[in-house]
Amino acid sequence: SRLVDHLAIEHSSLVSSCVQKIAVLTGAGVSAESGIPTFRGEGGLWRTWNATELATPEAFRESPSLVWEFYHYRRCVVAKSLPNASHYALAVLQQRCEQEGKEFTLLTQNIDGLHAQAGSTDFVELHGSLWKTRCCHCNDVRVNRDMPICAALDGKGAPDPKTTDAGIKPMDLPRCKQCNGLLRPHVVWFGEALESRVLRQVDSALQNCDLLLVAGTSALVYPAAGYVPLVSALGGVVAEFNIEDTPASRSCRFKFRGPSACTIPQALG
Ligand code: BJW
Repeated sequence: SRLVDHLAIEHSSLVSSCVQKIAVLTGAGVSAESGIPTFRGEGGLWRTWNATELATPEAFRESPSLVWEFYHYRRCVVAKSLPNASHYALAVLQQRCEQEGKEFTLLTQNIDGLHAQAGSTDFVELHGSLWKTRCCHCNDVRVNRDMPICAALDGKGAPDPKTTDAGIKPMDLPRCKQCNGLLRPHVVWFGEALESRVLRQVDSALQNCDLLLVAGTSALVYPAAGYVPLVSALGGVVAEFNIEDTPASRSCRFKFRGPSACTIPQALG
C-alpha cells in the first residue's frame, strides 16, 4: 500500500542514519501465518478452554494431565510449522545491523522457537520455550524435543471440544531424569515472574533504544505491554506491525497495518 511504501522510505532512512540501537518485540501474531493460533484471536480455544486459562500455575496444580495435553498438542502443531517471511526478515535485519555496527536485540513473547529456525541468534525468550522442561522438584531445566514427550501423551491432546480428557496419572507424565520429579513446560504462566536474567537483558535492550519495532502482540500482557510506552517516553521511535490497533498504538510513531509476513519484509526491504 502507499502508506507502507511511504513508511518504508521513512524507516530505511531512520535505520541507515541516526538509529544506533534497535529492539524488536514480537508476539503470537508473527507466528499466525505459520499456522500457529494466537491466544486472543480465532483458534485461541483448545477444547472448551481459553488458552490463557490453561497457562496458569493453578491449572497445572489442578490438572497436570490436562495442561500437559494442551502443551503436547502445541508442540505437535509447532513441530509441523515453518518460519514465515516475518521471521526471516527479522533475522536478516539482525545480520544487517550487526554488519553496520548497530546494537540489535530481539525480544519475543513466543515460545515456539521459530525465530531461531529462521536464523535469529541471541534473542530473548521472555516467556520461556515450548522445547524446554523444568522439574517442579529440583528445578532442573533442559531442552526436550522428544515427540511425544512421554508415552502416555502419544495420540492425546486433540483440540476438539468433544475430546475426553486423558486423565493421565502424574507418575506417567513427563518426569525428571535427575530426581524423578514431575516436569512442567519451562514457560512463564500468569502470576509468575519472568527470569531475572531475562529482565536484565530487557532493561539493557530498551535503555537508550532509538527504534523499537513491535509486531503481532495485543500489548495486553505485562511486563511486555509496558515496553512500548517506556521506549516512547524515553524518546525512542516505535513502529507497530499488527492487523489492528492495540493499546500500544497510541505510543507508536509508525503503524504498519496488515499481516506481519507482508508488512515486515516490505518495511524492512
Ligand atoms: C497479527 C497477525 C498477523 C494476529 N500479523 N499481527 C500490571 C498490570 C496489570 C496486570 C499485571 C501487571 N503486571 C503483571 C500483571 C499480571 C499479568 C498480566 O499482564 N495480566 C494481564 C492480562 C493484565 N502478568 C503476569 O502475570 C506476568 N508476570 C509478571 O509480571 O510477574 C510479576 C508479577 C506477578 C504477579 C503480579 C504482579 C507482577 C507473566 C505473564 C506471562 C504470560 N504468559 C503467556 C503464556 C506463555 C506460555 C504459553 O505460550 O503457553 O504468554 S499468556 C500469553 O499472552 C502468552 C503470550 O506471550 C502473551 C501475550 O500474547 P500475545 O503474544 O500478545 O498474543 P495475543 O494473542 O494476545 O495477540 C496477538 C496479536 O497479534 C493481536 O494483536 C493480533 O491483532 C495480532 N495479529 N495475526 C500481525 N498475521
